[in-house]
Amino acid sequence: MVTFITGNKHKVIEAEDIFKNFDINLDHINLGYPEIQGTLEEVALYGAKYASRKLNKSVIVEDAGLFINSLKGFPGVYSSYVQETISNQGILKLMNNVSDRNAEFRSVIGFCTPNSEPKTFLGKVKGEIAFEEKGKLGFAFDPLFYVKEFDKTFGELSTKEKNQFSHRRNSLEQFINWYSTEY
Ligand code: ITT
Repeated sequence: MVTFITGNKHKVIEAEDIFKNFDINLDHINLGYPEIQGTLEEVALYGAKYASRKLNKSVIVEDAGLFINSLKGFPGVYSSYVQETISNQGILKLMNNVSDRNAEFRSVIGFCTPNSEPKTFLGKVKGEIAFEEKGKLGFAFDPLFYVKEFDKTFGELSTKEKNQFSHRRNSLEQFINWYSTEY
């Protein structure tokens, strides 16, 4: 049994859909953990260790972010704050008249047991910042994140479609592959 520590219900829905294809039981607790200032990896390492000790359980946490090339990786580790403040319309303003629309979602899973040191697993997906928000599915930056292969934004993809190749799918799949050989 692995417990996913997150306050984001959309992440839980996506993770449950990914885990159901594997023989690992996933539980969910909205514990809240101190989010230190740092890289996605540092945040995930700290959070996973903290939660595993606090709950005496094997846990995963996830720290994710949207990295926009022309903005030198912004909002990156500040993605939550940017989402809560200037939001998608603010990003679109920053991208006004910017021709390089390349961006990347990154997801870092931190895993820790009560008696071990934490480990991380990085997943990425490349896309482009759309010129306007599109779609009502997904959450947060999804309506902005355009994927050429589908000619759709993440906001226009169902959970199943997004889960075929998203940053979260990639990081969780790496975790699951590793976990299945270790435990
Ligand atoms: P936690 O409780 O798991 O920390 P959170 O929503 O704070 O949940 P993050 O710090 O990992 O999650 O995410 C940083 C920001 O990026 C936050 O505003 C998220 O909503 C957003 N985000 C993360 N994954 C996303 C995805 O798959 N699609 C769109 N936006 C995403």
